[in-house]
Amino acid sequence: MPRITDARVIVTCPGRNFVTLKIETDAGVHGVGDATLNGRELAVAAYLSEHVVPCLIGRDAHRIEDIWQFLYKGAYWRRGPVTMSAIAAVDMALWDIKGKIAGLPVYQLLGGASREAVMVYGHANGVGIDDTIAAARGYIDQGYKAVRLQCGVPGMAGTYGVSKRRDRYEPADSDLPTETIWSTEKYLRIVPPLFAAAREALGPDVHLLHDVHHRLTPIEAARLAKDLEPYRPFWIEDATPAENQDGFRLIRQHSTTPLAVGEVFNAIWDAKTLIENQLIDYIRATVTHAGGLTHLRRIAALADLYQVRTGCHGATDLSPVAMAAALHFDLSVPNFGIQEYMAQTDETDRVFPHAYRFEAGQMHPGEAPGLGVDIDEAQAATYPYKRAYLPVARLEDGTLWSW
Ligand code: CS2
Ligand code: MG
Repeated sequence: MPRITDARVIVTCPGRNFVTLKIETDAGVHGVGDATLNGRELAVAAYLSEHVVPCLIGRDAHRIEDIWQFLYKGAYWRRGPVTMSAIAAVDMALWDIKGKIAGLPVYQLLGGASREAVMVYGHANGVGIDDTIAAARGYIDQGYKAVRLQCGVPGMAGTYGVSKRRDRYEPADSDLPTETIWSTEKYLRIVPPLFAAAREALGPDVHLLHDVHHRLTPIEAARLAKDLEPYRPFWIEDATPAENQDGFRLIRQHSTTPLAVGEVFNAIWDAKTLIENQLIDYIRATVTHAGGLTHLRRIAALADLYQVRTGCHGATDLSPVAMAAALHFDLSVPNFGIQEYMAQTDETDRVFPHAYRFEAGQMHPGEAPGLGVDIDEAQAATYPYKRAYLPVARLEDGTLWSW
């Protein structure tokens, strides 16, 4: 049996912060897991190094399910993004180790490929409608079959999803949270014309997506879903905060626009009501924030019973380790829908060498044993942690809102 001999947490900032767990075994192989929680990185790093690593030493690395249960039930304090990201990192690293020992890519251990490759969506954004459509064309020219559209809102200084640099989007941009101003009324005036113009310019085939980023009340979200219906969006995401799951029932009563939610979910319990009542169409939970491959597969299995498909979060605050793990998951689950993909910086790609690849709008995790991704510790050490927060949003009268 491969015994865990050592585990350590590596925090690095090659342009943005990443937390990685590396587990060593006496079988001559190691595994890596992503534990990055944007803006709260060091909480997970401490949870791992202070409270998880000491419990791992000496255990059989093959007992993935048992270790998962030990960390989940054994903490007594269940769930929450910090706990579940820490468990996820251990889980990913153990699947990586199992794959390396078996000499197989992780997707083979998960039942093998259910498709040739996985469809990903890129992020097209611009200050106005025309440059957003031009950005979308850029993605389509690279072979993308699906593009997310976000544009600036006239009368507002900036908004979620629109970056200074078109090809990169990094909202955690400040040593202390940046304060931004939000106007629902102005936002709701620009998104339908954006979609009308995009559908007209880009034709019927390309999948068009949009992220509301939790900014609307249920009835406002219902209005947007209804207004976008003629342009056949692939989904609207996080249309309203999901703590109140009944809010989604209200949106459903008014529209057939597909709904996606779940990038901030950390356990199956966050999604249970939404899935069982068929209030959503895509579940966006990730391997990093929702307890690793072991737990994400459980969520996908529940979703599959209700024809809800997966659409994993894949922003740049999930490291290439998470992207690799997501691609093994995506390739294998029967109810895969789509995968979000944002290219990382060259510095990040150098810190995390990986086997996954992009081709013609699709991705594949590659055939390397394990997850097919690693961390170059020497490179990582040259990029020390730098505190960075996500922004906050306020309404025009100063009321704090959902960012
Ligand atoms: C987002 C994220 O990719 C998405 O859909 O909502 O960019 C999100 O803002 C970040 O992951 C926050 O850390
Ligand atoms: Mg989102």
